[in-house]
Amino acid sequence: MKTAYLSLGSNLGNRAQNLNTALELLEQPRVHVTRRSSLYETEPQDLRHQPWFYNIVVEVETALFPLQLLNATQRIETRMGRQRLIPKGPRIIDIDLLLWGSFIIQTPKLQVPHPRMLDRRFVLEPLLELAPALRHPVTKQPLSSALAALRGQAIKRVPIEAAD
Ligand code: PH2
Ligand code: MG
Ligand code: MG
Repeated sequence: MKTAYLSLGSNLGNRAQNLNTALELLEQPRVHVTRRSSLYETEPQDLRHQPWFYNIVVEVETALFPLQLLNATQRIETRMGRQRLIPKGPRIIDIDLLLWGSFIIQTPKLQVPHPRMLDRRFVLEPLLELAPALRHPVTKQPLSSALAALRGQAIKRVPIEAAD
């Protein structure tokens, strides 16, 4: 079994419900969601003119290898009706594999650690909430110092009762 971390995001429809549905679908014989971060409402990055996201990070214990886990998450995205219209654009659900143990994976289809995780407050804040001592498998840098170096990128915790 390996500990992996996934980032989930939604900025279309009922965002909180979309995240919850994805978490239910993630639960399978060889994937168990062990912990989830707080819910965060986050300013869109990369493509700025789109609705704000709800983002969370979850910890999973998994017997799946990275590409199998990627396939499982992509099946959930498809099943939930995700359409790939605009790259980095609005989506019902996005599930990204951030870390799979401390393994480094470089294939055309999958790169782990997630290549943009160090630049994204919407990833690092919830991830460090779950695992404050994590280091980046490639740079060995504490993820907390990557977060401290980030500027901008508005993000706010959403109390669960305030989620819409
Ligand atoms: N996902 C993106 C692009 N930009 N911005 C925020 N705040 N949250 C996301 O999940 C996100 C994004 C591409 O996957
Ligand atoms: Mg993404
Ligand atoms: Mg994705």
